[in-house]
Amino acid sequence: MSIKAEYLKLFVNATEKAAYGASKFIGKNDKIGADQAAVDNMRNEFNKINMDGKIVIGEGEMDEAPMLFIGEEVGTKKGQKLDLAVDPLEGTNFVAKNLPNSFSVLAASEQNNLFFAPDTYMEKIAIGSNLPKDLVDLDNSVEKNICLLAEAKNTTPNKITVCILERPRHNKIISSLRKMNVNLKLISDGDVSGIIYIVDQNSPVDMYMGIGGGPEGVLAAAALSCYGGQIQTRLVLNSDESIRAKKMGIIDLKKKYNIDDMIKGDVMFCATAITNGDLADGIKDQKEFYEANTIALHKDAEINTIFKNKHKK
Ligand code: VTB
Repeated sequence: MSIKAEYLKLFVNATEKAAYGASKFIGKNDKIGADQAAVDNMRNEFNKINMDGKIVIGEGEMDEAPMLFIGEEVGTKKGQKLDLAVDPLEGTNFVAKNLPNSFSVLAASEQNNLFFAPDTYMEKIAIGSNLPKDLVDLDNSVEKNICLLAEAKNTTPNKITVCILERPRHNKIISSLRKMNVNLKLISDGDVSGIIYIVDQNSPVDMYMGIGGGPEGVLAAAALSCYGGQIQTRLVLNSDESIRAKKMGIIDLKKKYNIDDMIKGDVMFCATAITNGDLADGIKDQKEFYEANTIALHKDAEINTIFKNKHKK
């Protein structure tokens, strides 16, 4: 079965309201206030939707997050049974400092079709569509993955662009990429959009690699699965997190997850830009209206569009 088409515009509305809430905090150096406003608005919209929804990736576990916590039930309980992964404010630093590329993001699937990733780090490697299945692998060397991708794209490593979070933990990868003369797009935060660059027509990025958040990995995988892209991931767990992951039902802690392990069946994905970004324009706050731009994807309906909506304040 597919997700009923009418949910897409309701979910777009939820990320747009969340983005608007956060937009009032742009440049105000108040990450907590911005996140809270986004969470409150998203939850408020969810609870108007005729769905039997459950948060499977959210702001944290019940005892650490007052709202949109993992396991929280949302919606009127009257409609389809859906699982939701949410990141009401992806890029808190960007909003706090008025920098580009903050988004309000969600993904929806039918029940039990999204990977319940714990809130830990995750290794990721992702590439775009129309490439041989399982072309790259986390266990290959950086050099091998770049050569495989260059060959599949009928080009050379110096023409490949890789996006990666600029972090000391990636120094070794970055130096290997530099040695191969690969083009780098270093990002300070926001690896959901970092991964979407791969499938964005206007972006030169060919591959994403490195360690970022697990929940963000699932959101990015949802988007990629609508575009036919590929991602492989593996959780990065310390000893406490390993215990938590086991409690969540993860048996093989070192398992490599491919996109079909992370996202099953139909999926919807919405990302509304808060500050202006490479992928979409941010919230435009006018006197009586505000305008929002949302990347809206629905896998089964093959919808891949940017909604431009005006909302009355
Ligand atoms: C990651 C990344 C996110 O925060 O979670 C990052 O996936 C935090 O990484 O997109 P560090 O602990 O190294 O700072 C984001 O960049 C933004 O939420």
